[in-house]
Amino acid sequence: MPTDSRLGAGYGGSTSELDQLIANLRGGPGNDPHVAEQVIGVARAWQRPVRIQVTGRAGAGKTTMLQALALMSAQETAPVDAPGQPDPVLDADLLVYVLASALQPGDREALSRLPRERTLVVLNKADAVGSRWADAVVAVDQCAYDMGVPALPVVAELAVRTRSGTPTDVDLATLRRHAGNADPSFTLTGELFTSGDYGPDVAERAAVLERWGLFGVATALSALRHDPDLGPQQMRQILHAVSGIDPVHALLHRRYEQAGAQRGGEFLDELARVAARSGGAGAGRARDLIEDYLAGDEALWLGLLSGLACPQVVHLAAGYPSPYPADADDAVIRAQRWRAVVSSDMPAAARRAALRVHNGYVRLFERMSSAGL
Ligand SMILES: Nc1nc2c(ncn2[C@@H]2O[C@H](COP(=O)(O)OP(=O)(O)OP(=O)(O)O)[C@@H](O)[C@H]2O)c(=O)[nH]1
Ligand SMILES: [Mg+2]
Repeated sequence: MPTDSRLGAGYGGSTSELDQLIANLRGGPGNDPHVAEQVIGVARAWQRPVRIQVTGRAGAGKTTMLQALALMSAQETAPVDAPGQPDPVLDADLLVYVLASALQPGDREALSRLPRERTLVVLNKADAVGSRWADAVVAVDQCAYDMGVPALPVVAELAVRTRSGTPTDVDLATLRRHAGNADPSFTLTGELFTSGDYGPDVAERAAVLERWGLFGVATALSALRHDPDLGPQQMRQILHAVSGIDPVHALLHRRYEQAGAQRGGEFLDELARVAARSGGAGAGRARDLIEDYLAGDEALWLGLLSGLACPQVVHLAAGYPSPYPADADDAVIRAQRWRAVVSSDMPAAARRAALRVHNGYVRLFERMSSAGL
């Protein structure tokens, strides 16, 4: 039984049950090459990488966000709500909608048309919202509430800087010299920060500003006020944490896994359709072969993962350290719980997902108890 939740991602050349099915459809007794081709097509659609689009209005920070995320399968779209231009087609598996500091009417309009379970909002340029980080958090919470999608604050520009560099000892020495400056207007603008009024090291301050940006400089100065001995790596970690990019990465990663798992469920549905179409008078064994596959360990595991990823029941599995049960006892307890969901009054899609999870845990229980695990 595979334990890897990304089962299928590496399919191709491995001896999975799906490979076996395709081989049997192609060449075994009662073979049906035509059905084999259909199954291969369905498998390819399933294994295509999860696509991510980074979108938002002109100048929101899409390119910067893309650089900060450094994800291979992410693409920037044309700007949303651009005068005289059609809106981009937003059809990726996951959508990252970048807001520049605040929700504009055009953003509301665009967001209201996007599928909620596939969309997340990042409020970029959080450094330009109000006067404190708490102001950005309030703005983000309001946006999440209004639009019904998760939203996170981020300073993508700073995340790009900490991704590609670490403050040097020279940077820190320059900043340390000014950490005691109590003038609140010192880091209000770049011009003030590099003003000759604050000492002769204008060129050094300009260099630090160029490397870390105004928000990075202001953050580093307040960190040094608390601990003047902070070293380059510690400072990099502080700036990185403050950029807010890690929670975006974590949420995106969870959504990515979820989208992959849901695709697994669609793959099983498609296979069931191919099987249904390949029956009838004069048909070969294709239908039986596919049905055997669908009743096998691999398909049941895929079904379990897709059921757990179903948006209507995903919260019920929030306590699981892993989709894979610890042992046979754990498997049977999980199977019973999901059985209760199947017979509950939840919507049909939720009950169907629960049935897949239930069936998967029943199979795992059988395997784990018979193997004496
Ligand atoms: N203050 C601040 N500025 C940022 C941040 N992220 C990006 N910017 C700036 O915003 C401007 C636009 O950023 P881009 O990443 O080019 O925005 P975009 O959405 O790709 O723009 P278009 O492709 O032209 O629509 C640039 O000047 C960035 O330096 C941020 O977190 N804070
Ligand atoms: Mg751009």
